[in-house]
Amino acid sequence: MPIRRNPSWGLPEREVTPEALFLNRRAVVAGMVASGALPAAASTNPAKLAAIAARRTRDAGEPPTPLVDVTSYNNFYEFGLEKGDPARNAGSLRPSPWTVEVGGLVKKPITLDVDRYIARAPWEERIYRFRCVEGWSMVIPWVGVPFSSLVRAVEPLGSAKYVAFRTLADPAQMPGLRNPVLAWPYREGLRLDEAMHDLTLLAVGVYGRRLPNQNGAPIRLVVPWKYGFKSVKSIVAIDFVENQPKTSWNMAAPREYGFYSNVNPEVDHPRWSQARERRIGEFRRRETLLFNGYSEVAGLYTGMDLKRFF
Ligand SMILES: Nc1nc2c(c(=O)[nH]1)N[C@H]1C(S)=C(S)[C@@H](COP(=O)(O)O)O[C@H]1N2
Ligand SMILES: [Mo]
Repeated sequence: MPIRRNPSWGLPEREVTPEALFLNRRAVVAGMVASGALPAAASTNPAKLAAIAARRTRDAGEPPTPLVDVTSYNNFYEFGLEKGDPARNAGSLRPSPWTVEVGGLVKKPITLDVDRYIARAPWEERIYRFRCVEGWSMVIPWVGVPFSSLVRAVEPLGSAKYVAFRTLADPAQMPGLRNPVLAWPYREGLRLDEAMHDLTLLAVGVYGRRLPNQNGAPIRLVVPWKYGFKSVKSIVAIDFVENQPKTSWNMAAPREYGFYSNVNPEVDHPRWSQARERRIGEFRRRETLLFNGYSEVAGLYTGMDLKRFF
């Protein structure tokens, strides 16, 4: 599959849509559901989810992790702490209708109606490596747009230096909020230049379909050169701010989870090494790569001591 670094939206559909791939995937998903291989809550009814046509603009060059793993081995503490809890419990999340308040230090704050946005935006499929801080990794075909397109639409003021993200925190939909393991709502943040990097993806789908609830429906962030917890799910607010925002994991354990959290095999977690990782589906561990292999982001950190700013 060709990688289009500069997608041209004017190309005829047949040249750019990996149609066979989508049809094939649809059949695979349907087959999995029929055979009971997909957990019941893995997007309770995949048949009801509209397929999202997207042009592939980026390919990790490695086989994607099977859909069943992507949708059943998750971290989403609002639905429990075990890897299977989000798939089991996230059926209570109502991802539609959904709005995201985008504001703070911007000229044009907006309220994003996510269903309308999904119907409209020029979606891309991007296959990214995804590395969790706990030592496992996957290869995931996301559907999204560069987050920078949203940033441009709201026109940040010169004083905006960071972007703060917040997940929904509704106890009626999220049983895990009863557990005070994190400061709710789940909060994350990026420096504005990190948020503007072309790799930073605002995702609404996976495997050509809308995000299953357990993967952060209806809209989430994906920051592939950082540990998984930076990729905040089920976003309801995006704020442009002057000072480095507080983040839930940093507040919970500041020595273990820094603001930057770039994937770095040379900076160990205080309780374990980060030099290797287990790709879900493989037995032997792989070596972890600096910035998860996305070396094009190195320029964001020129002159910074990555051990200090971990
Ligand atoms: N709101 C929210 N976002 C979250 C989390 C969470 O617990 N709550 N977990 C994070 C962590 S630790 C990881 S590894 C990824 C997992 O994303 P996935 O389940 O889609 O693979 O989501 C991140 N985003
Ligand atoms: Mo994670």
